Amino acid sequence: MLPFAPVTTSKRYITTPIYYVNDRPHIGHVYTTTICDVWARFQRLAGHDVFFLTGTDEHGQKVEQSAEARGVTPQALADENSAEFRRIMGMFNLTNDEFIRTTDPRHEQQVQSVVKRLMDSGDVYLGTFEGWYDAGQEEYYTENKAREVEYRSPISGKPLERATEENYYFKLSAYEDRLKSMFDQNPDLVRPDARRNEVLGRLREGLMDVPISRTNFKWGIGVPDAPEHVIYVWIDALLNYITALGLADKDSDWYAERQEYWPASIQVLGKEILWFHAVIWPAILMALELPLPSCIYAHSFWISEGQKMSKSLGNFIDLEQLQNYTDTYGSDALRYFLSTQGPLGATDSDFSKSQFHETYTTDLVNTLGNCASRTSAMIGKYCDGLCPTDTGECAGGGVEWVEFTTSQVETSMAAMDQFDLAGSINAAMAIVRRVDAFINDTEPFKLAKDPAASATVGNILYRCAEAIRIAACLLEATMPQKIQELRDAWHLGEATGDLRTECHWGRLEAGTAIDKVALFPRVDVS
Ligand code: ME8
Repeated sequence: MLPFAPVTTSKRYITTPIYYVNDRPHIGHVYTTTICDVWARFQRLAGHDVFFLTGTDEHGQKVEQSAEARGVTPQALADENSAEFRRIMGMFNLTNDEFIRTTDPRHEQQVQSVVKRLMDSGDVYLGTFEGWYDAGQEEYYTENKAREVEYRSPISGKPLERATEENYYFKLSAYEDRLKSMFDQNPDLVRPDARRNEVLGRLREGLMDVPISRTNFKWGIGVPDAPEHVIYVWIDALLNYITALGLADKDSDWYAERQEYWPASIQVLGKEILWFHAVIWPAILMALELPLPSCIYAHSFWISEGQKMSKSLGNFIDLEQLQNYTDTYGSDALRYFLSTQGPLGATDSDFSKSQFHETYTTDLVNTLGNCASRTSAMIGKYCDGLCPTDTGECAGGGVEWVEFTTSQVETSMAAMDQFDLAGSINAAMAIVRRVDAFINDTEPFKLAKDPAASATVGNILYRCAEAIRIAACLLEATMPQKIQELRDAWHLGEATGDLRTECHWGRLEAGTAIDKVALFPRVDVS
């Protein structure tokens, strides 16, 4: 059994799927990349050395056919659409460290050397195959699965084809026992549990060897020494996670700079492609004698206004609509919505205008924005705009702030480690809500009328500002622009790269200028 590699170093590696260039980018792509970005930023703020990878999957029959239909070369189509995906990164403030393209010669050459190595070890062999083929998905189904879907593609609805091919195969069947013990020994490898159980169920049906080459089209990476075969797009694509680190080219710059990021801390993808990632991918890694990732996380799907998104319904939330949301509410509001209301876990989430508006208004306008603006306005009015001194006495409220915030910080950090974005964010927002309640309970605005109570007012407002500062540090990965605004207005300086220490109670210095902030303007839906 290969070593399972829990994260022990300060290096963190997170990946998204690489996206097909034959589709337009939509909410799904923006979602997965955004939640990975939130995690990556959070880990960087916590002091880890993070490598965040995304990119495009550019080979395969579908790209070849679309290019032909448009009268352009597959490379031209791939260039154009890959650029469109790359544009998303800037549009949504995403901080990927690399954008890999499977047409990059550095990737292609490594894919060939991996396949050559697997041929030499006997893990890849030439054989004949007959099976049920979903031409749209470029995927074969087992007899059981084909029967279950009534011999029709669950994606396009078109009949599956009975196909025979002479192909190169990957000896997946040889890894069945090792895969089973991998699942037994690492219950957290595939998450969430419901998805892991689905994979285990399918694994019990037994594993067939998988064809890893095609001869019926040309747009792909040639099999070494057999150029009439092109490498199956899924094998080509999965390998991106290691080729981007140069793992199959030890003389490369990528290897020199990045090899230590493997094994991945977390590989994030949608539930529809879990089988490839939870079974085929680990088997390939085993064949290459590479350690396995620490976690493969399959999230569920966004649906749109209660309906599944599909090409035929034409109801994909596309970039234009997403841009409308960011224009109206700001890009951090979209990040917050995706992170807190999205389909992490085993249930789909509904992307609806009303839900978006309500989340924005309740959490960002009425809670975080209001609390920060109330606190800074009172400091402006009662403390000359300068952070008051905390002298310790504070009537009412009854909150053990140090204990409370320390425990929220730990909860928030632990949740983020588990890729529970909503849990992490909610732990921070609970601090803000507590501040709100504290203001209502202690009523500094009333106390301020009595000059004898000025120390108490200062103590209350110090606690409010300090608690908000701590919550803001925890929310910075989710809402980098807004938290930067707060940092600027409250003269908090830049993030230190040591999140836990930064969240220690009492770091906010008396005398710091606390300027007024209006972080989240109210949006009128009409
Ligand atoms: O599958 N809700 O690429 P792809 C949430 N190239 N996320 C969604 C979604 C939805 N409704 N629809 C799509 C491929 N996604 C392959 C991957 S990896 C080695 C190769 C997201 O362009 C989700 O992350 O079809 C899903 O896995 C991915 O987009 C599929 O992107």
